[in-house]
Amino acid sequence: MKLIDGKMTAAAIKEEIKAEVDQMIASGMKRPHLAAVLVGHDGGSEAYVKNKVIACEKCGFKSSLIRMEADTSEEQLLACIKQLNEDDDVDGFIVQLPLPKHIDEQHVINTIDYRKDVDGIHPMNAGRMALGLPSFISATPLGIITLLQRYNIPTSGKKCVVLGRSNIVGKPMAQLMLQKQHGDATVTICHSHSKTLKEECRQADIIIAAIGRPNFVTADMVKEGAVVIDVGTTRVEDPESKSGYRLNGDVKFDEVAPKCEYITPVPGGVGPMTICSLMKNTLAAAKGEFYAKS
Ligand code: L34
Repeated sequence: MKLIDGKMTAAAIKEEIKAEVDQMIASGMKRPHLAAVLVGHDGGSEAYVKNKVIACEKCGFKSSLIRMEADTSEEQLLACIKQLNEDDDVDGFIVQLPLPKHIDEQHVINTIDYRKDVDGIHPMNAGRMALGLPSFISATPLGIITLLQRYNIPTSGKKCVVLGRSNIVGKPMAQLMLQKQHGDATVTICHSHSKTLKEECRQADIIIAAIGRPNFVTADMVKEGAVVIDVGTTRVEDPESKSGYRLNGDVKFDEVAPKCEYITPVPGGVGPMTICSLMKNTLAAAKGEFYAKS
């Protein structure tokens, strides 16, 4: 069993980004600028956004954190997005999800200028990505593809099972694993109502678990020598830890790991890669890589 170290890989990529930013600044270009909108005080979101701000510093980016209270109206949030769309200094921005229940998430996403959508969740980017056209790619799936590449894990022609069908992870992940220029795999998507989920998993060379249910993937679902990627980061209470909680993956790590050729840990696996992919997208936005700057 080999552990896939997302934390180390992400750190190396952030150094590469920093080197490129230093060159950009030296040649007279503006510093890349990422803005993040955080609505409410969800503990997980607070932690993830904080890590994003820290990553910006590591990469030499400017960052802006816009905090809004949990009772912010949809109109107020839309006004904030309009400002970010129009602010020429902001290269890219994200609206951290989930949003409070009274806000229509998809409507909010639709109003983001797709040229600044470094999360890759606007229909323009999601659609272009599905067609294999240049676009911002959702940070978690992009991070996973990057990990597989950096660890030289073969995916072409392999059987890959994606657990979960969210717009931000499951669907784009399956698309990327399918595409010839990325995974080039045979892809099956399973979800909460899949009748043959266990059987599908047992046949998989690669399992990507993104269902958000702690310890869902057990040893009996995993073939000997499989590659297991754990996207889950559910916070569960843990009186023994300093913070009062710990992060739990979708995979029952202790029993699954011995069967795997490769496996990602939680924390320190996919999470840090999500953040460094956001940094990659922000750099691409600053360079006008996918869409010409207006
Ligand atoms: N708009 N919403 C938008 N974009 C995203 O890309 C996200 N996501 C997911 C939730 N909502 C989003 C994230 O940022 C999940 N996610 C995310 C980002 C970072 C980490 C985990 C999830 C992360 O840093 N994980 C660390 C531990 C963090 C901790 O201690 O809580 C890890 O090592 O896994």
